[in-house]
Amino acid sequence: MTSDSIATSLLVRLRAGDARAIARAITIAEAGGAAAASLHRAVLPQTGSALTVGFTGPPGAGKSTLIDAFVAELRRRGQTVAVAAVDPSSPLSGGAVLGDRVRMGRHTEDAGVFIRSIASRGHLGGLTDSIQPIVDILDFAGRDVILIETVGAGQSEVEIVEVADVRVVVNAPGLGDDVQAIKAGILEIANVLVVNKADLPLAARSVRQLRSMLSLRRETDRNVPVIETVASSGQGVVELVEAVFNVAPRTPAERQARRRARVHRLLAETAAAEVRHSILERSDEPFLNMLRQVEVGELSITAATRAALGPYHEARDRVSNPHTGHSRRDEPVT
Ligand SMILES: Nc1nc2c(ncn2[C@@H]2O[C@H](COP(=O)(O)OP(=O)(O)OP(=O)(O)O)[C@@H](O)[C@H]2O)c(=O)[nH]1
Ligand SMILES: [Mg+2]
Repeated sequence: MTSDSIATSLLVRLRAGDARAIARAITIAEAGGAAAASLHRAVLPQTGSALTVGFTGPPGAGKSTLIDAFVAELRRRGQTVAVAAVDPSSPLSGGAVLGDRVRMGRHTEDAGVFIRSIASRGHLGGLTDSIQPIVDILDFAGRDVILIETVGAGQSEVEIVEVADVRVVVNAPGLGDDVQAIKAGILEIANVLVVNKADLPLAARSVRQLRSMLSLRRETDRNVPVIETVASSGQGVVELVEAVFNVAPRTPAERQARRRARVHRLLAETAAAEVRHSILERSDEPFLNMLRQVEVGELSITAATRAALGPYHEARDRVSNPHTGHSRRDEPVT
């Protein structure tokens, strides 16, 4: 069989929702490279009907337990589901999130629920590159709702969860630092906030803290719902599902706009990382000379930065508008 016919038969089985085909396709996407890219191109035209919901929050907040209950409620409503449990710290796929498999065990016999652990395999950015194709594969395979779980509140988790149409940030009382998630800047990305473990005594205080933080923020953040749940008993999960559907983008155009915004942010962040890396690598004489000039105060750091960015900055200056207030003139050396 040619590789083309294998690809075609994979796509046919994938479109039919075959679980083994989904698993195979995700493995291809995870590996990256040309095969992943061509698979992604093939599925893309037939995507856009799934709703993607990202769950993130500190370790042990109850994300997996909550997702398990969330899945049960979606199934009660007749929706098909896929769960991608991302473990950025694990070098291996599969066994990495065994605990999650156990917690979501009640759905293993249900063909309407596909569960997969996804590991980063250690290369930085690898997962942020492959999560969108994985979501698109699950969308193409006809899953109504795609859930993504990521642990923690670091930059890479934020980027992963940004793929989602709706982002749920899960907190729980008694994790040592009640405002941990907020400190990491994760509040900004939340469309829905959850205080899980509402059965614990300090839950009410966490809810008050979150609400008062939201009240200090932008208008749009003030409307972010705070839902109390007890994931282990299912309490509050119906309210959570409703809150998620309520904030979900309603039209394909709205989804497209969110996706465009994400690609824009991702490009800015990736560019920043690349530029940082290449600047740290530099050791040529003119560059070292420029560093010395900054050291002795002959050159401002802004002017040196512009010089280091060189051609990029010149191109940008040509298109920048002098009336926007973002003038790019050198700062005087003080
Ligand atoms: N009391 C109480 N315990 C809960 C609740 N939800 C989950 N737990 C417990 O909290 C622990 C962590 O739950 P998980 O669902 O694994 O949390 P997680 O956020 O997925 O954890 P990581 O994936 O390791 O970050 C488990 O022992 C759960 O049984 C709840 O509502 N109340
Ligand atoms: Mg978990």
